[in-house]
Amino acid sequence: MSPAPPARRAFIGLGSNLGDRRALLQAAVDQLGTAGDVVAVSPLYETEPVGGPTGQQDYLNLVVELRTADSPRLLLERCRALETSAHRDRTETAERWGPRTLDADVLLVEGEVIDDPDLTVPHPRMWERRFVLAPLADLAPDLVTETQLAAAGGDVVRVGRL
Ligand code: GSY
Repeated sequence: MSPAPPARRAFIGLGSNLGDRRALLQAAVDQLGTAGDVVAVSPLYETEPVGGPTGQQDYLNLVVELRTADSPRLLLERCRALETSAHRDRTETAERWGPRTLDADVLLVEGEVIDDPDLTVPHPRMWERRFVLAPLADLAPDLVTETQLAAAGGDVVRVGRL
């Protein structure tokens, strides 16, 4: 029998710009917490929408740190479950990059690299996005350099905590 995989750091990015953004993020963090592997939640950031139609509401974003043996694919399933709970519209009519009640992304799982059609880990666009790097740097300053943070795009403002 193969040994259980070791628990390692994993980071989930959460964002909302439709509906009661704070309540949606709180519900997602609470739902993630039911598995017992959440170790930290970053400060909350109000962030300029990246991509999508003009006139969208600003996002609230944060990052959650897990210590988990879950595979990246299992973490993707957990993210999809959070979006389903938030009634995220994933139908064909939903606009790509458009406003959403909840976006949950697997950002990074220490020691794992995945390049599948439906799952790329580390997240392929995270290094371009200040709305990801700023809260990630709060939790894991060893993973994000000042240069990377400065080179990323999009205005972000820290607005406290959930
Ligand atoms: O990729 C996550 C959804 N999303 C976001 C987001 O979470 N924050 C900001 N600021 N812009 C975004 N554009 C998209 S799409």
